[in-house]
Amino acid sequence: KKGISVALAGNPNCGKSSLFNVLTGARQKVGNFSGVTIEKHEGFLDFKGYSLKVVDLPGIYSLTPYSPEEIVTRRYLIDEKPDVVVNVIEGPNLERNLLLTTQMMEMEVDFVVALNMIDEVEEKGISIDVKQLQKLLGCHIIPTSAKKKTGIDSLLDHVVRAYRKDIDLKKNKLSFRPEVEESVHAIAALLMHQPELERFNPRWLAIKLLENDREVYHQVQQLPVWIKVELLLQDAIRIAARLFDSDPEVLITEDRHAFIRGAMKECVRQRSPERATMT
Ligand code: GDP
Ligand code: K
Repeated sequence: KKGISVALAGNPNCGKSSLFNVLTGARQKVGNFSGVTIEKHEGFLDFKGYSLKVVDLPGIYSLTPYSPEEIVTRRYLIDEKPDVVVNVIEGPNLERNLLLTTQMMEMEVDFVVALNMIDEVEEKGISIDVKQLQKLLGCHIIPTSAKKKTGIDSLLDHVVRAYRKDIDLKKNKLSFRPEVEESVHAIAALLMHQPELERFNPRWLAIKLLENDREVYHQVQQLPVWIKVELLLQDAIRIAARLFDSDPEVLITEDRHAFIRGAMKECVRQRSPERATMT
């Protein structure tokens, strides 16, 4: 049987462990992620001739390396390279949850979104244009309810399809403002052919350097190409200060939020608020 490794990633309280339990039932084991005391839950299931290994990653708000949970998740995504990542989103809290999703887009991992707690979304009269949101995020979105056990087979179907690269959506890229994009491009071009950085996506590395990401800094600083990279980073800092009275890290965060606000405006409506508040 062909094996597919699947990782569940999402904010704390998005329903990740509930979904994990629905997916894998009794076939679970608990260990630790290497080097840390964070519990690693692994589960197993068979689906349409595939045997899936599902890892429940710790709940995180962001893919920055500022908490042990974030470090574990990021390392797992980069070093273990699961075949498919399921980004579990708390449907009623879409806007906040999308911050992690934008960072998945940047990493260019193969992921699908489980739009979880869809039962609560419907109860609250929130309507989400899933089709349009799929287009903007460049990934499939499957409404699920871990509580009512709905959408589970469809989610698994899409996991298998993602594994088989049977995707009929164009990947989308979150573009930053042109001044930032210019720096991202220039730095990525320098990092592209560095054999030591082969397992990373160069665009992602460039974004992380502009964000002062200390892990990525550490990795790139040791290479001879650093001298050139540093000059470009200094340019970016100067430009951000001169044009926006800001710095690249802040601009990147602002642009992610602008993208998310745009997506929310396009895709989310509150239906009949009277009904939602009357209950
Ligand atoms: P985790 O922190 O992401 O692992 O989240 P949990 O699985 O512990 O779920 C957090 C809370 O949300 C719990 O009270 C769950 O019962 C609830 N929950 C999880 N999934 C759903 C869902 O699809 N619908 C509803 N209404 N509640 C859910
Ligand atoms: K809840």
